[in-house]
Amino acid sequence: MQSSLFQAIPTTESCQIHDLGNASLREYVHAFTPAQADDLLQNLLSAIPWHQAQLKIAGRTIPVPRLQCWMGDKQSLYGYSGMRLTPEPWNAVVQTIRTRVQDLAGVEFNSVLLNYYRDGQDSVSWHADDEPELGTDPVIGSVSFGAERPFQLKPKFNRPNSPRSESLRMMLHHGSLLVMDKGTQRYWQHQLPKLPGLKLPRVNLTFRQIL
Ligand SMILES: O=C(O)CCC(=O)C(=O)O
Ligand SMILES: [Mn+2]
Repeated sequence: MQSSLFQAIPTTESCQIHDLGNASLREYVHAFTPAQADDLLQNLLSAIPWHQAQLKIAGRTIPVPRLQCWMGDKQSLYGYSGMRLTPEPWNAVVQTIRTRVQDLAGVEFNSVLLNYYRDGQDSVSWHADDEPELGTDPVIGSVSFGAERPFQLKPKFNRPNSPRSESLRMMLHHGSLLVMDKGTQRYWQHQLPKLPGLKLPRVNLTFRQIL
């Protein structure tokens, strides 16, 4: 399932680059120490105003399988799957995380989508973060706290002669940062599948720049 295209190239002690050919990922497994990550997870679980969004599909209303919070600068209005989101003002803890993410990623972010996966039944299905308000080829900084979960990527376009199995699966660790660099939203989709049997929570923050 994994081809040599996806072999992780160690660069520094703390960053691995995953070369996807037309895109790349930077993985900072230890962006936060285990003690910091434990504190931040507890703080986010209790301090964030988590919201249950609903999706309308074929006339039915279905709860999104995770809780969410959209946070950022006042003007960072965002929408997807027919939902319009007005940002919550920055929370002090999320600001601390943002500073660390910007330092590592070398990119500024004015907003963040927080996802709370209560257990293995919560998930996010195949998509790319390619809404027009993010620009043509956004860089996204994705931070994970809590339960380790597999994250999958697959090409958006089925190129002639390229096997559909040309996809990547990686574990997202407690306290890690995954920078999805240019090309990732343009040419790839990603998902966090359900993990039956998992009882532990996970919080993810995807930092974005709304133009
Ligand atoms: O939870 C994750 O790791 C991914 C979340 C995600 O893709 C998103 O919020 O757009
Ligand atoms: Mn996404």
